[in-house]
Amino acid sequence: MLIKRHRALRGEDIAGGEITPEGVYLNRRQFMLGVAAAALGTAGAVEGAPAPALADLAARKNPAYALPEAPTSYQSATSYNNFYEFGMYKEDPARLGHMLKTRPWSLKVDGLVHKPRTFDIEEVLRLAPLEERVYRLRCVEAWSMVIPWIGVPLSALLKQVEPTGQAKYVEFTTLLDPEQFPGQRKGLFSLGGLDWPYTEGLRLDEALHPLTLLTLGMYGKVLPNQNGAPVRIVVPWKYGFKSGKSLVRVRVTDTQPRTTWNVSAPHEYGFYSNVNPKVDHPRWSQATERRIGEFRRRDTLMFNGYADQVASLYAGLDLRKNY
Ligand SMILES: Nc1nc2c(c(=O)[nH]1)N[C@H]1C(S)=C(S)[C@@H](COP(=O)(O)O)O[C@H]1N2
Ligand SMILES: [Mo]
Repeated sequence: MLIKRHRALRGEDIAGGEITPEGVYLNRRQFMLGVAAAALGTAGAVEGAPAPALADLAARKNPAYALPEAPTSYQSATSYNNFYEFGMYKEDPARLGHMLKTRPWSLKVDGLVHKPRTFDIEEVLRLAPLEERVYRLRCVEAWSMVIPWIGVPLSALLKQVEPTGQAKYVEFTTLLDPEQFPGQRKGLFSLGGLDWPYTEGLRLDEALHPLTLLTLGMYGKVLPNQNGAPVRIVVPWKYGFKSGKSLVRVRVTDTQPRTTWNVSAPHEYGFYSNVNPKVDHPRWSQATERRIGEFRRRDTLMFNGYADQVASLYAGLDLRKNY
């Protein structure tokens, strides 16, 4: 395990265009701390503990969001994750996800709205009929998955609070709690060097777009903790990091929200982060991707294959400048 991590961190896989963590700019000191934390056995988790049985979540399959590609295996989608609150390695979220308590849970929706409100998670589950939608997920690290999500359009939540005439953006905030998220602890565990809580943002028109899904489940079940239980966002035409997990707050604003990855590396991660095969990351190409479970590389599609639905949102915008 240590050997494997060591190699990935040295960047030997990066030439192949994968296993290129967003946090690979870590300095040597942080890297050595990572080795120390791994050797200590992060937070005393039990390796190989059986995955908890998750409750079924009934949803109507929405045929408008089917894909020709086969879904990624449940095993891969729940064991190869980016969720830096649990640690910076792909296997950390599955291993440490049990530390997050997802009930009770509430989601505060406030800011420039007429009816600010805190929703209990059970109310979020009843906002609108749950739909299953199969979406591509394209990570900025040049890998991708196909996942059958369960959720409701984010617009169903925003409609409830009635954004005011000043509303222009929506900010999403993940839970801040170092007790439950070892990756948020100071010292050994704060290796990613991110400033917590994780925040992301969308323009209001992006947030209201029918593709933007307030997500509560996947593969017929409630979300596993490593995938962002109990509620996350999924924005399929943007790089995966725009899809914040384990949300506690949705805030409507008139200024562009600060976003975690943009703050940590502004020249690498912009506000828009639309999937775009023609605009490379400064350290690697975005032209192709590896679908998890496959060996061949696929061409990355403009807006991750959702151009027909979202390209008009960006008419007249220079997508090279607004990366
Ligand atoms: N709070 C939070 N949300 C997050 C992340 C994170 O580290 N913390 N990682 C992002 C990244 S980089 C990706 S690719 C997706 C991965 O989602 P998945 O594990 O469900 O596939 O979650 C995104 N949401
Ligand atoms: Mo990602």
